[in-house]
Amino acid sequence: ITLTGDLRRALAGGELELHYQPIVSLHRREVSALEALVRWRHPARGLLMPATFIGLAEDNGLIHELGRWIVEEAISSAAAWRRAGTPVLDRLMVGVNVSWRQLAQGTLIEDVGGALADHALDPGAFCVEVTETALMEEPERARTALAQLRAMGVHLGLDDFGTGHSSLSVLRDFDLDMIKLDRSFVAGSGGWAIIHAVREMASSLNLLVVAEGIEEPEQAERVEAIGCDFGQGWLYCRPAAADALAADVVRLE
Ligand code: G
Ligand code: G
Ligand code: MN
Ligand code: NA
Repeated sequence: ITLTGDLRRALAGGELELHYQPIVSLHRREVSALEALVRWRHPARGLLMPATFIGLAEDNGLIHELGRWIVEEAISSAAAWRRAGTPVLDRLMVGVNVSWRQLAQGTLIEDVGGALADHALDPGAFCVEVTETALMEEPERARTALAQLRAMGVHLGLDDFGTGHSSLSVLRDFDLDMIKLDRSFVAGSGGWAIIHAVREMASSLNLLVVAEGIEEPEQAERVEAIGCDFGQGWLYCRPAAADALAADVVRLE
C-alpha cells in the first residue's frame, strides 16, 4: 500500500489539517503572526508530519492540489477569525509554506488571489514563506511568482535562512519582507555572531528578522538583545490546531 492513493483520498476526505505556530514580536511582546503547518490525520497511521508526505506530493504532482487546499484553508480561517472578532487571532498575519513546484508550475497565484477575494481578506494579512532552495530551483519563474504575490500586497518570507547555498544572491535578487533564520543558529553554539551579522545585513536591506527554534528563555533574551524582530519556537508555543489556538495565544499575550 502506498501513501499516494491515500493522499488523494485524504484531500477529498478532509483528513488534512493546518496547525498554527505563533510568531512573537520581541519588541512589542505580543503575538504578531501565525505560521500554518500542514498535518495529515491518517486513519491508520495517526498524525503524519509534512516531512512524510510533502516530498511525495511534489513527486506525484498532488502538491498543487494540496497547496491549493492549504492556501484556501489558511485564508478562510484568517478571514473567519477577523469576521468573528476572535480575540488576538483576528489581528494576526497568517503565513503558509510553499514548495518550489508551486512557484515554478501550477496555479499558486490564482489560488492565492482567488482565496483572498472570495474571503475578502486583506492581502497584507497573508504571507508566503519560501526556502532559499526553492528559489534556486527555477529562479526566473520563482521571481515572477513572488513579484506577482508582492504586487497583490501579500508578504514574503525567506524560510530556513542560512541553510541554503545562495543566501546572499537571493537577498539581492528577490524582493522580500522578512528572513526566518534557521533554528540551527539559535540551537548551535557559535550561532550568535552569525545572527548578529544577519541582523545588521537585514537592517540595511530593510528586512525583518524572525529567529526560529526558540526553546529556552535565554535564547529569547539573546536574540532580542541582538535586535531580531520576532521569535518563534516551542518556548512560546508549539504548533496547535485552530480550535486549541485561541487559548494558547491569549495565554501568550
Ligand atoms: O511542521 P514541521 O511541523 O514538521 O514542518 C516540517 C517541514 O514541512 C518544514 O520544513 C515546513 O516548511 C514543511 N511544511 C510544513 N507545512 C507545509 C505546507 O503547508 N506546505 C509545504 N510545502 N511545506 C510545509
Ligand atoms: O518551515 P520550517 O522548516 O521552518 O518549519 C518549522 C519546523 O520547525 C516545523 O517542523 C515545526 O514544528 C518545527 N519547530 C517549531 N518550533 C520549534 C522549536 O522550538 N524547536 C524545534 N526543534 N522545532 C521547532
Ligand atoms: Mn516555514
Ligand atoms: Na522555517
